[in-house]
Amino acid sequence: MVRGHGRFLADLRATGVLYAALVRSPLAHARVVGFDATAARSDPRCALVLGPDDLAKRTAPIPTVWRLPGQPEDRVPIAAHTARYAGQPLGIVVADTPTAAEDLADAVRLDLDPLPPVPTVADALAEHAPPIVPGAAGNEAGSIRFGAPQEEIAAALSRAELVVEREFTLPRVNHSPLESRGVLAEYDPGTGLLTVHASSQSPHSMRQDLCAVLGLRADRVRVIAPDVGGSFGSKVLLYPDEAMVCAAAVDLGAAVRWVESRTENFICAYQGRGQRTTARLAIGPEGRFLVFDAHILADLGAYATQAGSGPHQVTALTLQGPYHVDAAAATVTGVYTTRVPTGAYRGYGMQEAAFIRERLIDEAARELGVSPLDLRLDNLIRPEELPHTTHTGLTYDSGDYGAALRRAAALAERPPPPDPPWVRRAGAVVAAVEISAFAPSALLEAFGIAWSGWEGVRLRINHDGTVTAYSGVIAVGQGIETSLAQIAAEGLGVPLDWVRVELGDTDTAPHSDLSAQASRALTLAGGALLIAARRLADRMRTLAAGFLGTDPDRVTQRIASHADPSSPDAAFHGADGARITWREVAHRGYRGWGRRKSTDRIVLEEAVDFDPPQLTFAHGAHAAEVTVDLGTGRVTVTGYWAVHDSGVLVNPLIAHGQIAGGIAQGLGQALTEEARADAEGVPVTRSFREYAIPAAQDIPEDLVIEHTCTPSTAIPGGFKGLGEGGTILPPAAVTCAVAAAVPEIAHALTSLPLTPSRVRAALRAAGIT
Ligand code: SMO
Repeated sequence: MVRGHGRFLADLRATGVLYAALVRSPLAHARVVGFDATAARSDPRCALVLGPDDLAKRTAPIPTVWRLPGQPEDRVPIAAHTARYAGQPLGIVVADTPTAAEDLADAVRLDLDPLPPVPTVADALAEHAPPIVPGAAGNEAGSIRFGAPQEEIAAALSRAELVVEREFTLPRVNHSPLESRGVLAEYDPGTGLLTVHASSQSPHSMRQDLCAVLGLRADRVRVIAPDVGGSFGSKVLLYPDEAMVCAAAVDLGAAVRWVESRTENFICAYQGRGQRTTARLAIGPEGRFLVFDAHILADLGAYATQAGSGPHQVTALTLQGPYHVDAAAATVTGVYTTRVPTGAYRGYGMQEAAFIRERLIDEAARELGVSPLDLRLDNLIRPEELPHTTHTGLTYDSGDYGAALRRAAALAERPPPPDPPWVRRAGAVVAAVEISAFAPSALLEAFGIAWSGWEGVRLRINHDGTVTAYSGVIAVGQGIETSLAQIAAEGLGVPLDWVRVELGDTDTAPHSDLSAQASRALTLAGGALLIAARRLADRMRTLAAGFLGTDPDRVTQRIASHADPSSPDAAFHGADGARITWREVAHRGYRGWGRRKSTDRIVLEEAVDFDPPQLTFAHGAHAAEVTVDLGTGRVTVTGYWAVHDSGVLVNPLIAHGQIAGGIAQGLGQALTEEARADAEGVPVTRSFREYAIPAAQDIPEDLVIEHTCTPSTAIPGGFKGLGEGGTILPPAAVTCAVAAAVPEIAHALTSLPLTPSRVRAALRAAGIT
């Protein structure tokens, strides 16, 4: 990748390829009265135009995988006769060059009959709000409640000495992957095969959805993810524009490529977060946590996509975090608005939960006049109390929450430098538990999620002794190829460079629904791979013993780290000095020599499906130090210390990169990122000019990352997930630090991002500026 050898969607070579551009609604809410493509169709550069009527004949809506109770039957259409968000694709144009496709898409004359926009949750829930879903009673998509029964909450509240209640607003954010979305679809009318290269997080689920949308058989659709330049949750689902490109390829019997522009990525890639939550913490005698409860209003956008309410459900499930509390509960209400749908975003509801919880704890400490750190430490679940089942039914397997919190606090301790009088400086330390290894399948079944949680791998020793591993998880820039190769190499006892990891192709990879999501790829594919490697290692030893004429337990495998498979330094040794090289064992194995009659396995390959017994929970504590400029309201993060526990680390360098990247992303959400729309619901953040993500200069030079290790009890190898962990805590840590620096505005710090204008408004209201 660093040398420029990565192959992303736009790099793929294809001959005779045509290019697509989408016709999108400029309005947030409108009936499509006319779609006039006469001019485009008569242009010699034009290969195909499909409007809503054409698409209606060729496509079905995208299946819904995860629904809220009571959610109306309302799926994302490919053929839209009503636009429900600005940027919604209404048609597709295919031409011989990308520029021609864009010109011709501009030449399509849309006749739109405007409907009233409903840009915010407040607008959607207002009396007489215009309905977004035809035939539905209102704009609520349904509700679900998790946790302790109402009576238990009431009983605990009656013992309260202090109740802190706040309303929190967490804005929509863009994922901002380095590589935008894109599809290269090729249909061969001779074989009836549709081959789709896609910048996707989940090729297998994309294939299932494409089959449903296009009415194709699974054996005729192949989806391949090439190198993917970041996703962060935005490439989990099949999008209508991607489906249109595939429909056009089938129609034309040709190859069609579409690469999303950066503007399109801002406007029509599904967004993350978008939550308005009322929550409270009740405190009893001696600072004991009595109640966490919350009502979460989730801005689902124009459609409840497969995972639309999922993140908010996870907020409800994880509100309790690493603390003891007498009763905890939360209700999630999904709300339709006329904005682009929301869905998965790295941290998946846990960042929201951590922000709400840690802000409430800080506010309680302030009102009680006690140290926020002590209040947290006093209420943490202790390691000897694990496994512990929370009020929402999550069973924490292992961890030492106090060790991480104390370590982060100790790291952050330093004498403050002299600051000018208009600058305030302070720090805060916060904690979270991270759901990882999202599985088992039974859990998804319990939630009514039509996906599986298991992961399969195939691990093969080739005839020359080299090793190939196949998995359905995807490389999205997180280095998973390297980590999986390490696990296979270590399980087999062979050098790392003998192993090649092959990912992302539905024709060769074992089935995988969730793939590279939910901090699960390494734990589940890695767990499966470790089992497969141990089995294959045993088979190799048994074969070697046969060739050496001895018992397997009298054979030692000795492989030097720089040996190749045919080297005498890569051999099995018998008791009497006899030896046989690794390559020779593989070579004879493939010829069926020395095969015992009791087995029908010849090829040196093991397929393992791994469905763990339960979730495994990583955890972490973050400390932030900030300065607040009382004149400008500018918040600067001057130091950041993170202590994570992801069990056994496979590759510490990758782990460091994952956590550091997550922190950078979380800092953006703390300080600058907000996907905004105007009063008509039309996006106004359409480029990196209006939407600021952190640059290198925004990341503190003092960024310290450490790891503790409590091995997972559910995953072979003791691995836990870490893909999302870094992102979860920065908004909480930074906001609590700002509250500590300027306690006069602490009560008002309930909304993100902490832009200078928002902080300055709070300073003004408090009479400071
Ligand atoms: S937010 Mo993720 O792709 O589990």
